[in-house]
Amino acid sequence: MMVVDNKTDGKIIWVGMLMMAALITLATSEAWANAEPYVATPDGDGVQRIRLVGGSYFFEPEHIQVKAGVPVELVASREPGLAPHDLVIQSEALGLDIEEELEREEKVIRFTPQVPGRVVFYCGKKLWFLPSHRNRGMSGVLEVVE
Ligand SMILES: [Cu+2]
Repeated sequence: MMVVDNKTDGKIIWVGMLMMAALITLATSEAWANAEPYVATPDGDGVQRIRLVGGSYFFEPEHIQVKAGVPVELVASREPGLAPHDLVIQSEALGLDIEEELEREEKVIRFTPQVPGRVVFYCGKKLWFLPSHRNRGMSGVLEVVE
């Protein structure tokens, strides 16, 4: 009997943890939805250059707006600290498949979005059973406009 009870308790705890993870996702995934967009303006050379910093657990800016058909350079880095962070921007519709480790030193990520649309970018890091960085709020939105 004791063994069966323990198994049941274990299941309940597991389900509880999953539900908590889901709640954390719901609470944080829309954080950027109300953020004022950082509107990129092309530099003299016609490139939309945006400084993007990742940290525990945020991106700044978290809402980026760029123009379609104009080259983009994300000048990306991470805040000081032990936690590793990366940047994932994947959208078949926008033709983006970016997965870059973020370092203290700035890294230039180049692409030219061809069509309008939007994609959620995020950090793909996750430590053991802890909620992923994305679920802790480390995400943002890249909006491509005409
Ligand atoms: Cu991260």
